Amino acid sequence: MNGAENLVNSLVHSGIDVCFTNPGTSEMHLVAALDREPKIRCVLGLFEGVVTAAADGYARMTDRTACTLLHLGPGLANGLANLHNAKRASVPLLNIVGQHATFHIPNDAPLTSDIEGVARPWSDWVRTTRSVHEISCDTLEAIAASKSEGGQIATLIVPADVAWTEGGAVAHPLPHVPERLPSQERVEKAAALLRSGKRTALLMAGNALYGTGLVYAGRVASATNAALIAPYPFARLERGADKPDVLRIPYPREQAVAFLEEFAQVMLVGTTAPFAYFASPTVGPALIPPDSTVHTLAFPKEDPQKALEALAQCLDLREASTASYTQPYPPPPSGPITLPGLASAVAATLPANAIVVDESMTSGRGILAAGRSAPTHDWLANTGGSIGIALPLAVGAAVACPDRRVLCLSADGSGMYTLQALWTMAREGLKITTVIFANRAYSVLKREFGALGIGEPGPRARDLFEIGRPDLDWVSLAKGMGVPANRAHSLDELVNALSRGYASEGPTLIEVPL
Ligand SMILES: Cc1ncc(C[n+]2csc(CCOP(=O)(O)OP(=O)(O)O)c2C)c(N)n1
Repeated sequence: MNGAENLVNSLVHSGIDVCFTNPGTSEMHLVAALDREPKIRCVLGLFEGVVTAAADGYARMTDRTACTLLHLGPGLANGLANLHNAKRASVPLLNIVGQHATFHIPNDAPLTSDIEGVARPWSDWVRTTRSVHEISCDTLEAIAASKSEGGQIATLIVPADVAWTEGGAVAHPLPHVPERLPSQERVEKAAALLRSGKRTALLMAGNALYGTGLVYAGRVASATNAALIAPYPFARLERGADKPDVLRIPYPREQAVAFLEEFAQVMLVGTTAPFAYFASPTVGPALIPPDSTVHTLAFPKEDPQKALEALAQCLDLREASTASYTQPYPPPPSGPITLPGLASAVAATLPANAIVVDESMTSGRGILAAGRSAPTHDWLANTGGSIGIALPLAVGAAVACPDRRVLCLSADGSGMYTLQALWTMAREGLKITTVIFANRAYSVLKREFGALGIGEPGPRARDLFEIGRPDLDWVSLAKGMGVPANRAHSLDELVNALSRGYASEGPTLIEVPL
């Protein structure tokens, strides 16, 4: 067994069964080891930004460590923007990054760079493995690091000569480190604040927003009349007519301030107090009113689900007090395309148990709310504001959940960053229906320019916010990568195309010109 086989065996022993990758020469012994290991499915992305976001989507949907294999510093660097989003999502993610053979590094061959330096800002744990005798322990430590603190990025750098050297043995997986819990004092204070009768919001993140966490949150909300809210950049939210409604803080600063104004108390569950995405010369970035009481029930590295469970117990809430949330399903809309109409079309056609991946930006601001009355689904959003996540995030979600339909909503500007994901969708036969909102603009940037109070953009600035001339032909782009595609010019056409997409055995794409 060589170092590469040792590493791959260590992955298998830890339950890792998928590797999202774009490899190169320095990773060939790892590729050869993966070639001989049928328990790991290798998924090729044609750009590393696809690879890291696909791993993020996989981890969000499985709550298990997602694995990437990347080529040296440049390969990792290409994946960093979406690694930034994954870090902000607090997902467990292991990057394996190849390195030149140790004796070759001083030769300063063309692909040489400071890989640890590239990795560090977006990794919680970084190590270069030094020998075939350490590679298994290092791999297992990296996996353990990825699973700790509520989900972290671990980057293990593997020199080619460590990978090809014979020797070493597979170590035992490290014991699971239990999640951190909030102190009883904080739980009791939260219960006392909720009993005060003041208008309260539970601002939740992580596993408070789905599964058992959301069940406890719903129980607390219906017993105390607290509102359940989520930051604009959330990782995963379970939605649907039979789920407690969680309201999202709007993106535009003034709308976020107005939204939060009604709450005399804000309780933080696995997150910190929210601020505007950007500062401005004229208005402050705080979103929560200065006279509100802010109480942290669970800090970001603590387990939000366990915190809500403890809170429900402290409030003496039993299962019987679970409310029913049933909403009527809406009828499909028809007529010309409008933004509210788009939202209704998505909500009316969404299949049960779907996963919605959303980077629809300014065109899709009403869709999450409309989905309230759709069948149960999961919603994945952009957590770090680094655009170009939706298409590859959908790839990872579809690989993680092959029995579920994935709806990928992307604005045209954001979609162009990682459109290579379409090829992976086709290659892997993933059941993803992608909708591109083709407004031929960076619309949000026009609004941001206006909101900064620096006057009207001149022609050169306006040119930077338009992405027409030439118009992108998404139908041809998709077909060129093996994804059947068409254009919807009305809500009726969109409803039909969505229904056809959900019935398809592979990916489809719908361009909606706006
Ligand atoms: C990686 C990255 N590059 C650039 C930006 C800056 N940026 C924010 S929004 C945006 C344009 C979004 O346009 P589009 O996705 O078409 O959505 P629209 O605003 O038109 O709805 C850009 C370039 C960013 N957030 N992330």
